[in-house]
Amino acid sequence: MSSSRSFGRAFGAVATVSLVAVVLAVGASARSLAAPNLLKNGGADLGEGVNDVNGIVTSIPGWTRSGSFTVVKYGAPGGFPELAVSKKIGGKVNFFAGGPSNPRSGATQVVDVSRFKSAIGAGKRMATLSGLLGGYASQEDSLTVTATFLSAAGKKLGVLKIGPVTAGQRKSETTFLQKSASKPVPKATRSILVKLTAARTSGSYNDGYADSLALRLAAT
Ligand SMILES: [Ca+2]
Repeated sequence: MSSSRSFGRAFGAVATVSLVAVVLAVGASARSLAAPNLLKNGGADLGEGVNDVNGIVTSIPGWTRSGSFTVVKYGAPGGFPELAVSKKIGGKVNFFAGGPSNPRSGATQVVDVSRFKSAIGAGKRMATLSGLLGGYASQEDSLTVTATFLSAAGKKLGVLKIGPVTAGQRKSETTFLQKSASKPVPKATRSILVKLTAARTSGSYNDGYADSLALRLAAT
């Protein structure tokens, strides 16, 4: 696999943006980042990671796995994202992967947000789902993340989604791109179901990748 990876990030012409807009954008960003990440083990680094293309971890702390969904070490042989990629994106040791010999796998985590019910009920919380989503070379295997807002009775009230990232968006490099989506938390929300789905389109290994996943509820 190619060793030259670039985690490109296109910065627009900031100079053309008014100072007021810049200040507002920085303020909004700072508020969002100040809210804690409600996901446990969103970076796949709390448990073990396998070091080969056949491995499946026995469990993933914080997550309920389906199929052969697994956690892999950066730099594992077989063409996985390299240590240099991790260094560029802040991926640390491990990342999530769809796993060996399966077309579709995933993991779920339920986040209890009932302690925020007063603010949520007043319409004063904005949810942001974010993470690094990746894949392998020119293959279109991908990973999507959804966050479904649920009422106390389990009724679906709305969904946030990030991904899939296409091979074209990755410039056919084995790397990750930062994605995020935000929307107001529906007022009756008491929990949020976060679901990772890795989908294979070619090859044997399911190369839908993710890392550094976060779900934050910011005050509005
Ligand atoms: Ca990680």
